[in-house]
Amino acid sequence: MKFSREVEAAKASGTAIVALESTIISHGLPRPRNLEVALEVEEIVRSKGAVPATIALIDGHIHVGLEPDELNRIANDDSVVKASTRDLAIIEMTGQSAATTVAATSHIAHLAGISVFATGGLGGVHRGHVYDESADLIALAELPIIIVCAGVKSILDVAGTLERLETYSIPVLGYRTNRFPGFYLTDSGFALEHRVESATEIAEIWKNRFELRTNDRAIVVTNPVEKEMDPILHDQILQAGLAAADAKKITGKAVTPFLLEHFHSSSSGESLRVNIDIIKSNTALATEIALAL
Ligand code: PSU
Ligand code: MN
Repeated sequence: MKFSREVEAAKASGTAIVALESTIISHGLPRPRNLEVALEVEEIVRSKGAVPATIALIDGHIHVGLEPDELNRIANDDSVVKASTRDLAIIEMTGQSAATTVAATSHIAHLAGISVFATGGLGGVHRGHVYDESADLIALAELPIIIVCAGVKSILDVAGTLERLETYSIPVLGYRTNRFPGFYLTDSGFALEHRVESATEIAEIWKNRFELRTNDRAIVVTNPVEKEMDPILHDQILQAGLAAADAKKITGKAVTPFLLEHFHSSSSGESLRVNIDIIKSNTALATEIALAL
């Protein structure tokens, strides 16, 4: 595992570190905005006094924190693959470069001793394909990490995903909301049982879990987007995207990037605007939590 200079220094001095995911850069956002957003997001962490650790594999090596040229490769190199937890050891052997999903990023962050992680939306159970369930859910059931997200991606079966989160005993907190956020939408239509008002409250829950020994799995903090996408436009694009994915027989790890790209190309920039807002706002909140811890 290689640490960036910044992360190395933060570990030595005990400075708060926030893990950031890389699949969103390589497979979630279109070029050239993807690299700009990745850099802007890292700046948000720094401006609040913490250190960003964007996680990825470069030439078969796990990197915790990327130097600017490495971030550029993840954003712009066509050979970068999407890696989940099961792929990590294989990619170390082949020497490829890879961006890590929520599952793989959480795994590496935990190995590196980082407790807080910001992403856009979690993976979950796919609509109409109940056996297509993101490895993100299983990773969250096995790793003590606080993950800040805008709910699960609205391309998914939200009800099914919430049931799975309950089965795995993964707590879901609404940050200043009683509604489960719907990624592009502020409200997915589902209620949340637990609401928190501050990063300090989240830090206290984290500490209580250590004492209770219920700290063997993730805490999901959901942070709703302020300016959501138009819900009617959202539903139209979603239905067309799901139909196109079925017609083109898109399967496996290609499904999520296909649907996100369908949104970006069909909404004339609106889904991209919301996706970027989400990542930035989640990163700011994750940084506050890391500082509170
Ligand atoms: N959130 C975003 N954009 C993304 C993703 C999340 O705003 O691209 C990625 C994450 O890496 C997540 C992955 O882990 O999508 C889920 O993919 P799958 O459904 O194949 O597990
Ligand atoms: Mn899948």
